[in-house]
Amino acid sequence: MLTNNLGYPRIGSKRELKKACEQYWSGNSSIQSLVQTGRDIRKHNWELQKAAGIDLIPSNDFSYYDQVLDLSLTVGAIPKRYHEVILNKGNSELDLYFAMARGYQKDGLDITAMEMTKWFDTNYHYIVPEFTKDQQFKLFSTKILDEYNEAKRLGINTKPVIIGPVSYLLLGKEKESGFERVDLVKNLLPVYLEILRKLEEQHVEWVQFDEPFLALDLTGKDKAAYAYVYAEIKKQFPKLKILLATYFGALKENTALAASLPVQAIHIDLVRSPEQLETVLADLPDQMKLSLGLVDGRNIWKNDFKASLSLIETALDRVKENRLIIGSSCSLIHSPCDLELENNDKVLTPEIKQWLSFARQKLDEIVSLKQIAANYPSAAAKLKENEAAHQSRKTSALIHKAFVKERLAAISVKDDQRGNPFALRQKLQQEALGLPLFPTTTIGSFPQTSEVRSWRARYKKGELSLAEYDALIEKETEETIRFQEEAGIDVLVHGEFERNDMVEYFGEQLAGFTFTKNGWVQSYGSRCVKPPVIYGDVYRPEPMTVRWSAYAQSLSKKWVKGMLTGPVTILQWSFVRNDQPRSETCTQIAFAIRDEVNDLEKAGIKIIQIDEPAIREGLPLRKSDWQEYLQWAVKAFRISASGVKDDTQIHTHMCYSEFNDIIQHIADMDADVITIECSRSQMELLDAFADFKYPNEIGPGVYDIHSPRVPAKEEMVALLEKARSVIPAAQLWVNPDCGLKTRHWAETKKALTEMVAAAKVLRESVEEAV
Ligand code: THG
Ligand code: ZN
Repeated sequence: MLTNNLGYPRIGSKRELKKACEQYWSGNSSIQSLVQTGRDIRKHNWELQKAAGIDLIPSNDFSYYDQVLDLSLTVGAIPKRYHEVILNKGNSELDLYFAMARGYQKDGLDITAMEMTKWFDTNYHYIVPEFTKDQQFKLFSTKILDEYNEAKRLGINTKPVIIGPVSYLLLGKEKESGFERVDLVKNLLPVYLEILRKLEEQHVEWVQFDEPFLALDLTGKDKAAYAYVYAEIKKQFPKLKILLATYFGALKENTALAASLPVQAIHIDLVRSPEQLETVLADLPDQMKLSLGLVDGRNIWKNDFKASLSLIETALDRVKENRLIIGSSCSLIHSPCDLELENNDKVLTPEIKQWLSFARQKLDEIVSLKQIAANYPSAAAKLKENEAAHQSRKTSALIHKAFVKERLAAISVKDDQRGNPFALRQKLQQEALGLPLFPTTTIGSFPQTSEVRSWRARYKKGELSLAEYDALIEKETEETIRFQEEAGIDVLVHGEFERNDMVEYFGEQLAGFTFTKNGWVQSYGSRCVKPPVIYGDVYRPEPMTVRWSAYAQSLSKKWVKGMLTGPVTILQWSFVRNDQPRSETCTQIAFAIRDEVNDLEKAGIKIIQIDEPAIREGLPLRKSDWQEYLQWAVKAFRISASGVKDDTQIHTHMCYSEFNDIIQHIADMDADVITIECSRSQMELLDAFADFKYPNEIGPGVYDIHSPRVPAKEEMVALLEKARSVIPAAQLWVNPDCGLKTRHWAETKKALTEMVAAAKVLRESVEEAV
């Protein structure tokens, strides 16, 4: 029985890589120093895995930015616009790579970055490969070979990891019409063959091909591509051991296809789908090895050894011990690095800590499972200790709250319904709020300057008292209110200076959540998030935002919008308990948010926004599972929003979403107003709403907040005209694409002033027409 890890976190347990990258980008450190940090992290990770007893240790799982971008560089899929970056003599391969990831504004060039999107249903984002009709590939970067050799020099024979050719093509995007990217597989395969030849020359034993698309819906063409690629590889490298890795779901109807591919071993995710073990075993050819993905790479709970052992035993009934491999369910990059760094009992209590396992601990779990399955002398004690931890979790008074469960059990049809349909609410809201046509607003956050962040850091360290901290936040809030009044914005926000991450902030105040000090997970590039841990029944002990919203409202005669994060987004961006369905946890959060919405209303807040940027990314990977998810997700939002009077206006906000295929469900959320990101698509995203005849009000973002560029009034007027040609004027709001937290004040002030002017132009043109 071999032990196998699919990938290890590369940010470094103290975010060393983040810091090294950002230093290099800002010009404050040399490329040598960045490269050295990369080398140190790789060495540390390999040695850690070796010491833990992992047999199949990954290499090429390291990345300075993103593993998909690494592969684009490896196979030479470099869009033409970067060719000038290559020609500039001072630039290294790494500079080209970062130019593709982040854009290039230097030497008189202004080249945009490649697009970024979500990695399956995770909170990790990858750089989308760009393909053209006559796309050529060639071995450009030798990273995979270099890292394999680097490990070998350290005495470690690793298993290089590469995204398989079919998944790589499917992850990309066609940049022109007239071809299908999967057809490029014939051009692409020779580069893979060249890599394999070079690896074989270096005596590689195992190579891991990640093909997560095998767990998704495939077309006939995709399936044919799989058969073609792996047959060709087998033909040319009959002795090479290929481990075909699937994860994030079950193979389902692709089981027979996967089992028919001529590879040495196949890896399946038994955390997401333990049921698939039986069907995969039934189809598994006689010689093929099976890698059991038992240790959850996506969550932080200690493995349940008893449950895992029962799966191993099921497998052992059918295949010999030497054909089984024990592994992580997927790469561990979605887990924080090391639980041992959580040594502050006040942040993470020992009781909860004993239930958890981060990447480093997961390595030990993989090895322990093998030892237990093989009856090592140490096994009994490990099994016992694991059982004790699970027993403690099952019975802990921290987790189960009868009144939360009773509230959910008593749920009634009225709980997710507003008093009256939108048409009537709209009238009542118009009377109550008295807003002009094309009302202007923002998405909620205003610039979080380093000064504001330093107040929070100093308060947390005890250098500022609560009163001092509050006074600073009050001053910043007041200035923001005054600016919005002067700019002539119609619906104001308080600016969210008291908040860190939009999920962390609520998690910190909700019961059933806990936090880590150092539980960072890569989100994209050097950016990380520290997801809260939902360990128990969720409820809201006290109001969370009323103090700041009420304070801001007291400063102005204009309406100040209350700002909340919605239940689905809180769920999606947290580590979620695995002892009850996600839908149940989501419903608990929904009631907690509902309590807050109701209290905001009581405090005189007439407009309340419940953000749901993550509702679309929560969609299951298989279409057949969509309905079930959308049903509970939409219901959770409605529960959170339905406790208020008809003339209280509920807003929601979504970022970077493709709405076409879920527009009915967005309409079912029944928010009075939805603001969406639209400017980068030149309002194209609005078509889904227009075609659907979306009945409620909409604020299509009129300027991109991801760039410091300040658009002129005319540009925004043009976008608004475009919006007005498909959506009735009475339904339209005017706002930026997203929150302004990452922007500077100077550009924010200019852009919002232009935006208000643009709304005025639209109002005047309507008045003239009447
Ligand atoms: N919060 C959470 N998840 C998210 C987002 C979020 N997922 C999707 C999207 N937004 C990802 N975007 C970002 C953007 C910025 C950062 C992280 C994810 C970021 N992080 C800081 C960093 O790495 O320096 C750390 C934040 C901190 O210090 O608290 O800037 O908004 N949960
Ligand atoms: Zn947004």
